[in-house]
Amino acid sequence: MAPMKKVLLAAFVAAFAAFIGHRILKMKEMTLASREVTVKHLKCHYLENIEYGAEDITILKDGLAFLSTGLKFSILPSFSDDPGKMYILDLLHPKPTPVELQIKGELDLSSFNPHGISVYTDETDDSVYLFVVNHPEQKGSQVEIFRFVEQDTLVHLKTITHPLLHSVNDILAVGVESFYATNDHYFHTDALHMLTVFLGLPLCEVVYYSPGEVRVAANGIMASNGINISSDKRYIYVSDIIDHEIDVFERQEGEQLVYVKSVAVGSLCDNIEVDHKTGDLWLGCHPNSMKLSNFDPEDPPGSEIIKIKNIHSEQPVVSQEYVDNGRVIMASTVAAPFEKKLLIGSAFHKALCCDLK
Ligand SMILES: [Ca+2]
Ligand SMILES: [Ca+2]
Ligand SMILES: [Ca+2]
Repeated sequence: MAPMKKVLLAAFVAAFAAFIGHRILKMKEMTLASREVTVKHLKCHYLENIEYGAEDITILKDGLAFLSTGLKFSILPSFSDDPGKMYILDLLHPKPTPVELQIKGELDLSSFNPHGISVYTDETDDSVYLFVVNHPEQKGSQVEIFRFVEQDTLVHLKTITHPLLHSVNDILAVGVESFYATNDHYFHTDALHMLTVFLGLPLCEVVYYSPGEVRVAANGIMASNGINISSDKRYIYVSDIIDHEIDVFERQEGEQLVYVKSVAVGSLCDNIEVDHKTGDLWLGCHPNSMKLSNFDPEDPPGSEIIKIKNIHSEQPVVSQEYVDNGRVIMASTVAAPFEKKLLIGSAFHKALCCDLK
């Protein structure tokens, strides 16, 4: 080889090695791979009947909580072969206990694999619709719309599939048949997805769905996970989980989303719940996602609950409200407040009911 070619090849190899080294460092930062947590507990007890995860929880204004349980998801451990189930729990009851919701209609319950959820209350007749992300056979994603009837029954109304709804993590219902959905992958295959994460490409999207129109409503997100709405319905919040921030969008006429800002949270935050009264955001987060993907019961993934107060002000207040090293609860994904109570759910472990001071 000519000397010049050798020099060029050596320079290329050095630059490539430096680039790979830089990306490996970035991956360590992204996953918070060396982070250990200091425990900060609340007074909590385990919820009965929830042993295999309650990935998402949402609470109506009257204290009725819905829980999606038993998620099976490629990169996460799962300790039960049973299909997923939906539960309901009444926080006004002196001893709130989750009760399995009976599902009526055409849905195949043997492959039900519920993930993110959202409720929509039709103010014209107070009917309650529950929207559930479903990954039957762990392949792709679809959205199930149910109507909540009586005390313990969901009637399945509709299954929605669309090419833009390919890797849905969470949804936000904004009408009886319309919603926003987050895709946590851009590419469908795990290998290409890992490559985009490794390269730090912000390719993920938020999709708006209504019977008349389906489109990308927001993009430029590294990995969009939880989504929710402000109490006044004016703003939408999206967790960019591997970028450790919550993105705020203003909802404009015709369901157009305009990016406002991002708030850093210092953790890998999953689902978002909004306190009906205060408007505070409550986030279920993963303090170290390397412990989650390399699951080891001897060194379990921890849990971290973060609250954001005054998110629309110049100086939002981001605070740690609960932290565990995985000995009480592993892999928290959601924290849902109701008055002085807080429900904490996990991707594959138990769920807690805690007292807030
Ligand atoms: Ca949700
Ligand atoms: Ca971001
Ligand atoms: Ca989620």
